[in-house]
Amino acid sequence: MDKSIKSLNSSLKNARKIALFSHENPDPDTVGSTVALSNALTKIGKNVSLFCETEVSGNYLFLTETENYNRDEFLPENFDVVIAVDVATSKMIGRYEDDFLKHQNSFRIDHHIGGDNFAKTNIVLKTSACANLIYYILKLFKINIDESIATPLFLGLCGDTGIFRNNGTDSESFEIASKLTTSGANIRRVYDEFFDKKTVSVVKMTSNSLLNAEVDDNFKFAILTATAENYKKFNIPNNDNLGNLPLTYLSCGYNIAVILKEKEDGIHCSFRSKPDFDVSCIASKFGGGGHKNASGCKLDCSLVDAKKQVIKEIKNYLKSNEN
Ligand SMILES: [Mn+2]
Repeated sequence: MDKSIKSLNSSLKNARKIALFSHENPDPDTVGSTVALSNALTKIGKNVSLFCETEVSGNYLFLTETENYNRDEFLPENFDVVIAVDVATSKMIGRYEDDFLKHQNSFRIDHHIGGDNFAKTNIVLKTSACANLIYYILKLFKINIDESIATPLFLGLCGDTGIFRNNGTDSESFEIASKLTTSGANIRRVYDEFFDKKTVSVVKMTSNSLLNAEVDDNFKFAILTATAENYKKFNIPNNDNLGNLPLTYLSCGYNIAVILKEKEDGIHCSFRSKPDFDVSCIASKFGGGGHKNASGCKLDCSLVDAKKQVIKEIKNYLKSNEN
Protein backbone atom coordinates (compact mmCIF):
# COMPACT_ATOMS: atom_id res chain seq x y z
CA MET A 1 0.00 0.00 0.00
CA ASP A 2 1.26 3.45 -0.89
CA LYS A 3 2.41 5.64 2.03
CA SER A 4 -0.39 8.22 1.77
CA ILE A 5 -3.07 5.51 1.64
CA LYS A 6 -1.50 3.81 4.66
CA SER A 7 -1.66 7.10 6.50
CA LEU A 8 -5.34 7.47 5.58
CA ASN A 9 -6.01 3.91 6.73
CA SER A 10 -4.46 4.44 10.17
CA SER A 11 -6.05 7.88 10.61
CA LEU A 12 -9.48 6.49 9.81
CA LYS A 13 -8.98 3.52 12.14
CA ASN A 14 -8.28 5.84 15.06
CA ALA A 15 -10.92 8.42 14.14
CA ARG A 16 -14.35 8.73 15.65
CA LYS A 17 -15.67 11.87 13.94
CA ILE A 18 -14.87 12.51 10.28
CA ALA A 19 -15.77 15.53 8.11
CA LEU A 20 -16.05 15.08 4.33
CA PHE A 21 -16.04 18.00 1.88
CA SER A 22 -17.40 18.23 -1.66
CA HIS A 23 -16.44 21.11 -3.93
CA GLU A 24 -18.61 24.19 -4.46
CA ASN A 25 -21.07 24.16 -7.38
CA PRO A 26 -21.02 20.39 -6.92
CA ASP A 27 -21.04 17.91 -9.77
CA PRO A 28 -22.13 14.26 -9.68
CA ASP A 29 -18.57 13.02 -9.09
CA THR A 30 -17.87 15.10 -5.97
CA VAL A 31 -21.32 14.29 -4.51
CA GLY A 32 -21.33 10.59 -5.48
CA SER A 33 -17.77 10.02 -4.24
CA THR A 34 -18.43 11.87 -0.96
CA VAL A 35 -21.70 10.06 -0.26
CA ALA A 36 -20.16 6.66 -1.10
CA LEU A 37 -17.22 7.30 1.22
CA SER A 38 -19.60 8.52 3.92
CA ASN A 39 -21.75 5.39 3.66
CA ALA A 40 -18.66 3.17 3.78
CA LEU A 41 -17.27 4.92 6.87
CA THR A 42 -20.65 4.91 8.59
CA LYS A 43 -20.84 1.16 8.01
CA ILE A 44 -17.60 0.64 9.90
CA GLY A 45 -18.93 2.63 12.85
CA LYS A 46 -17.64 6.14 12.17
CA ASN A 47 -19.55 9.33 12.78
CA VAL A 48 -19.50 11.23 9.47
CA SER A 49 -20.54 14.81 8.64
CA LEU A 50 -20.85 16.17 5.08
CA PHE A 51 -20.08 19.73 3.97
CA CYS A 52 -20.47 21.68 0.73
CA GLU A 53 -20.24 25.42 0.09
CA THR A 54 -23.26 25.21 -2.27
CA GLU A 55 -26.61 23.64 -1.39
CA VAL A 56 -26.83 20.05 -2.67
CA SER A 57 -30.40 19.71 -3.88
CA GLY A 58 -32.53 19.03 -6.97
CA ASN A 59 -31.93 15.64 -8.59
CA TYR A 60 -29.16 14.87 -6.09
CA LEU A 61 -31.87 14.23 -3.51
CA PHE A 62 -32.50 10.77 -5.01
CA LEU A 63 -29.48 9.85 -2.90
CA THR A 64 -31.23 10.41 0.41
CA GLU A 65 -27.87 10.91 2.14
CA THR A 66 -27.47 14.25 0.34
CA GLU A 67 -29.92 15.63 2.92
CA ASN A 68 -27.12 15.21 5.46
CA TYR A 69 -24.97 17.96 3.90
CA ASN A 70 -24.34 20.93 6.21
CA ARG A 71 -26.52 19.51 8.99
CA ASP A 72 -23.69 19.76 11.49
CA GLU A 73 -21.64 22.80 12.29
CA PHE A 74 -18.05 22.65 11.09
CA LEU A 75 -15.80 23.25 14.06
CA PRO A 76 -12.43 21.75 13.08
CA GLU A 77 -11.59 20.77 16.68
CA ASN A 78 -14.69 18.52 16.71
CA PHE A 79 -13.32 16.28 13.97
CA ASP A 80 -10.47 13.77 14.12
CA VAL A 81 -10.03 13.64 10.34
CA VAL A 82 -11.12 15.99 7.52
CA ILE A 83 -11.18 14.82 3.89
CA ALA A 84 -11.76 16.84 0.69
CA VAL A 85 -13.18 14.62 -2.05
CA ASP A 86 -12.73 15.44 -5.78
CA VAL A 87 -11.50 18.93 -4.81
CA ALA A 88 -8.63 20.28 -6.95
CA THR A 89 -7.92 23.51 -5.04
CA SER A 90 -8.67 24.59 -1.45
CA LYS A 91 -10.62 27.58 -2.77
CA MET A 92 -13.22 25.11 -4.05
CA ILE A 93 -14.35 24.25 -0.50
CA GLY A 94 -15.49 27.85 -0.10
CA ARG A 95 -16.11 29.16 3.40
CA TYR A 96 -14.58 26.05 5.02
CA GLU A 97 -11.16 26.67 3.41
CA ASP A 98 -9.33 28.35 6.32
CA ASP A 99 -10.52 25.89 8.96
CA PHE A 100 -9.76 22.93 6.71
CA LEU A 101 -6.21 24.17 6.08
CA LYS A 102 -5.62 24.58 9.82
CA HIS A 103 -6.55 20.97 10.57
CA GLN A 104 -3.58 18.73 11.40
CA ASN A 105 -5.15 15.57 10.04
CA SER A 106 -6.39 16.63 6.61
CA PHE A 107 -6.59 14.52 3.45
CA ARG A 108 -7.41 15.21 -0.16
CA ILE A 109 -8.64 12.35 -2.34
CA ASP A 110 -8.71 13.52 -5.94
CA HIS A 111 -8.14 12.64 -9.58
CA HIS A 112 -7.04 16.10 -10.81
CA ILE A 113 -3.30 15.86 -11.41
CA GLY A 114 -2.89 19.62 -11.84
CA GLY A 115 -4.56 20.50 -8.51
CA ASP A 116 -2.99 22.01 -5.38
CA ASN A 117 -1.72 19.61 -2.75
CA PHE A 118 -3.45 21.67 -0.07
CA ALA A 119 -4.12 18.90 2.46
CA LYS A 120 -1.52 17.46 4.84
CA THR A 121 -1.81 14.18 2.89
CA ASN A 122 -2.85 14.12 -0.77
CA ILE A 123 -4.01 10.95 -2.47
CA VAL A 124 -4.17 11.76 -6.16
CA LEU A 125 -4.55 9.33 -9.03
CA LYS A 126 -5.34 10.21 -12.62
CA THR A 127 -8.56 8.34 -13.39
CA SER A 128 -11.73 9.19 -15.29
CA ALA A 129 -13.59 9.96 -12.04
CA CYS A 130 -12.76 10.39 -8.37
CA ALA A 131 -15.36 7.64 -7.86
CA ASN A 132 -12.86 5.12 -9.34
CA LEU A 133 -10.25 6.12 -6.77
CA ILE A 134 -12.76 5.81 -3.91
CA TYR A 135 -13.58 2.33 -5.24
CA TYR A 136 -9.90 1.31 -5.16
CA ILE A 137 -9.38 2.73 -1.66
CA LEU A 138 -12.43 0.94 -0.22
CA LYS A 139 -11.24 -2.30 -1.83
CA LEU A 140 -7.77 -1.84 -0.26
CA PHE A 141 -9.41 -1.19 3.11
CA LYS A 142 -11.45 -4.39 2.61
CA ILE A 143 -14.76 -2.58 3.05
CA ASN A 144 -17.62 -4.46 1.43
CA ILE A 145 -19.06 -2.43 -1.47
CA ASP A 146 -22.83 -2.78 -1.41
CA GLU A 147 -25.65 -0.95 -3.22
CA SER A 148 -25.45 2.06 -0.87
CA ILE A 149 -21.83 2.60 -1.95
CA ALA A 150 -21.95 1.34 -5.54
CA THR A 151 -24.89 3.51 -6.64
CA PRO A 152 -23.34 6.89 -5.66
CA LEU A 153 -19.99 5.78 -7.14
CA PHE A 154 -21.75 4.92 -10.40
CA LEU A 155 -23.32 8.40 -10.35
CA GLY A 156 -19.85 9.94 -10.01
CA LEU A 157 -18.40 7.82 -12.79
CA CYS A 158 -21.28 8.68 -15.13
CA GLY A 159 -20.93 12.37 -14.29
CA ASP A 160 -17.25 12.73 -15.12
CA THR A 161 -17.38 10.55 -18.23
CA GLY A 162 -20.50 12.31 -19.56
CA ILE A 163 -22.22 8.92 -19.24
CA PHE A 164 -19.31 7.11 -20.94
CA ARG A 165 -19.13 9.48 -23.89
CA ASN A 166 -16.54 12.19 -23.30
CA ASN A 167 -12.77 12.14 -23.88
CA GLY A 168 -12.14 11.13 -20.27
CA THR A 169 -13.86 7.80 -20.88
CA ASP A 170 -11.42 4.89 -21.10
CA SER A 171 -11.43 1.12 -20.67
CA GLU A 172 -10.96 1.55 -16.93
CA SER A 173 -14.25 3.50 -16.76
CA PHE A 174 -16.08 0.48 -18.16
CA GLU A 175 -14.19 -1.90 -15.88
CA ILE A 176 -15.22 0.08 -12.80
CA ALA A 177 -18.78 0.36 -14.13
CA SER A 178 -18.87 -3.41 -14.48
CA LYS A 179 -17.57 -3.92 -10.94
CA LEU A 180 -20.08 -1.41 -9.53
CA THR A 181 -22.91 -3.17 -11.37
CA THR A 182 -21.78 -6.49 -9.89
CA SER A 183 -21.76 -4.83 -6.45
CA GLY A 184 -25.42 -3.90 -6.90
CA ALA A 185 -25.29 -0.33 -8.25
CA ASN A 186 -28.79 0.72 -9.16
CA ILE A 187 -27.92 2.03 -12.62
CA ARG A 188 -31.58 2.50 -13.63
CA ARG A 189 -32.15 4.92 -10.73
CA VAL A 190 -29.01 6.89 -11.62
CA TYR A 191 -30.24 7.37 -15.20
CA ASP A 192 -33.93 7.89 -14.43
CA GLU A 193 -33.77 9.91 -11.25
CA PHE A 194 -30.60 11.89 -11.78
CA PHE A 195 -29.77 12.32 -15.46
CA ASP A 196 -33.20 12.14 -17.12
CA LYS A 197 -35.57 13.59 -14.52
CA LYS A 198 -36.67 17.14 -15.31
CA THR A 199 -39.28 19.49 -13.97
CA VAL A 200 -41.76 21.03 -16.41
CA SER A 201 -40.24 24.43 -15.69
CA VAL A 202 -36.75 23.19 -16.65
CA VAL A 203 -38.16 21.76 -19.90
CA LYS A 204 -39.70 25.15 -20.68
CA MET A 205 -36.56 27.05 -19.74
CA THR A 206 -34.27 24.80 -21.79
CA SER A 207 -36.65 24.92 -24.78
CA ASN A 208 -36.53 28.68 -24.56
CA SER A 209 -32.71 28.70 -24.54
CA LEU A 210 -32.56 26.32 -27.51
CA LEU A 211 -35.18 28.24 -29.47
CA ASN A 212 -33.48 31.59 -28.96
CA ALA A 213 -29.94 30.43 -29.68
CA GLU A 214 -27.96 32.60 -32.08
CA VAL A 215 -25.90 30.82 -34.68
CA ASP A 216 -23.05 31.95 -36.88
CA ASP A 217 -23.16 29.84 -40.02
CA ASN A 218 -19.97 31.36 -41.29
CA PHE A 219 -17.79 30.53 -38.30
CA LYS A 220 -19.96 27.56 -37.29
CA PHE A 221 -20.68 28.37 -33.66
CA ALA A 222 -23.80 28.80 -31.53
CA ILE A 223 -24.52 31.01 -28.52
CA LEU A 224 -27.27 30.09 -26.08
CA THR A 225 -28.43 32.16 -23.15
CA ALA A 226 -30.27 31.49 -19.91
CA THR A 227 -31.40 34.92 -18.79
CA ALA A 228 -32.10 36.03 -15.23
CA GLU A 229 -35.54 37.06 -16.45
CA ASN A 230 -36.24 33.49 -17.61
CA TYR A 231 -34.80 31.96 -14.44
CA LYS A 232 -37.42 34.03 -12.64
CA LYS A 233 -40.24 33.55 -15.15
CA PHE A 234 -39.88 29.75 -15.20
CA ASN A 235 -39.14 29.65 -11.47
CA ILE A 236 -35.81 27.83 -11.84
CA PRO A 237 -33.61 27.71 -8.74
CA ASN A 238 -30.17 29.23 -9.22
CA ASN A 239 -28.42 25.90 -8.70
CA ASP A 240 -30.63 23.91 -11.05
CA ASN A 241 -28.81 21.98 -13.73
CA LEU A 242 -30.13 22.80 -17.19
CA GLY A 243 -28.27 19.87 -18.71
CA ASN A 244 -25.85 19.90 -21.56
CA LEU A 245 -27.71 22.24 -23.90
CA PRO A 246 -24.78 23.33 -26.11
CA LEU A 247 -24.35 19.69 -27.23
CA THR A 248 -27.62 19.96 -29.13
CA TYR A 249 -26.02 22.53 -31.41
CA LEU A 250 -22.85 20.46 -31.87
CA SER A 251 -25.09 17.67 -33.12
CA CYS A 252 -26.54 20.14 -35.67
CA GLY A 253 -23.10 20.61 -37.21
CA TYR A 254 -21.72 23.60 -35.28
CA ASN A 255 -18.14 23.22 -34.05
CA ILE A 256 -18.40 25.29 -30.87
CA ALA A 257 -21.46 26.01 -28.73
CA VAL A 258 -21.66 27.97 -25.51
CA ILE A 259 -24.39 28.75 -23.00
CA LEU A 260 -24.25 31.99 -21.00
CA LYS A 261 -26.17 31.74 -17.74
CA GLU A 262 -27.09 35.02 -16.10
CA LYS A 263 -26.70 34.25 -12.38
CA GLU A 264 -26.56 36.41 -9.26
CA ASP A 265 -22.75 36.33 -9.08
CA GLY A 266 -22.08 36.91 -12.78
CA ILE A 267 -22.37 35.32 -16.20
CA HIS A 268 -21.47 31.62 -16.09
CA CYS A 269 -20.26 30.39 -19.48
CA SER A 270 -20.15 26.74 -20.41
CA PHE A 271 -18.40 25.86 -23.68
CA ARG A 272 -18.60 22.63 -25.65
CA SER A 273 -16.79 21.76 -28.86
CA LYS A 274 -16.23 19.07 -31.47
CA PRO A 275 -13.05 16.98 -30.92
CA ASP A 276 -10.82 19.09 -33.20
CA PHE A 277 -11.59 22.36 -31.42
CA ASP A 278 -10.14 23.40 -28.06
CA VAL A 279 -12.56 25.55 -26.07
CA SER A 280 -10.30 25.59 -23.00
CA CYS A 281 -8.24 28.19 -24.95
CA ILE A 282 -11.31 30.43 -25.10
CA ALA A 283 -12.37 29.90 -21.47
CA SER A 284 -8.82 30.65 -20.29
CA LYS A 285 -9.02 34.11 -21.93
CA PHE A 286 -11.60 34.88 -19.22
CA GLY A 287 -9.70 33.24 -16.36
CA GLY A 288 -11.55 29.95 -16.68
CA GLY A 289 -10.49 26.55 -17.92
CA GLY A 290 -11.39 22.90 -18.02
CA HIS A 291 -11.06 20.31 -20.72
CA LYS A 292 -10.40 20.62 -24.45
CA ASN A 293 -14.02 19.96 -25.44
CA ALA A 294 -15.80 21.12 -22.25
CA SER A 295 -14.74 24.29 -20.46
CA GLY A 296 -16.17 27.08 -18.41
CA CYS A 297 -15.55 30.57 -17.11
CA LYS A 298 -17.32 33.40 -15.30
CA LEU A 299 -17.60 37.01 -16.43
CA ASP A 300 -18.45 39.91 -14.15
CA CYS A 301 -20.40 42.10 -16.56
CA SER A 302 -23.82 42.34 -18.17
CA LEU A 303 -25.15 39.52 -20.33
CA VAL A 304 -24.96 41.74 -23.42
CA ASP A 305 -21.30 42.59 -22.78
CA ALA A 306 -20.44 38.99 -21.96
CA LYS A 307 -21.99 37.84 -25.21
CA LYS A 308 -19.98 40.40 -27.21
CA GLN A 309 -16.72 39.40 -25.55
CA VAL A 310 -17.37 35.68 -25.90
CA ILE A 311 -18.29 36.00 -29.59
CA LYS A 312 -15.12 38.01 -30.18
CA GLU A 313 -12.90 35.40 -28.52
CA ILE A 314 -14.61 32.50 -30.30
CA LYS A 315 -14.03 34.25 -33.65
CA ASN A 316 -10.40 35.01 -32.75
CA TYR A 317 -9.87 31.39 -31.84
CA LEU A 318 -11.54 30.06 -34.98
CA LYS A 319 -9.56 32.49 -37.18
CA SER A 320 -6.23 31.45 -35.64
CA ASN A 321 -7.27 27.80 -35.86
CA GLU A 322 -7.78 28.12 -39.62
CA ASN A 323 -4.13 28.81 -40.23
MN1 LIG B 1 -14.33 14.53 -10.62
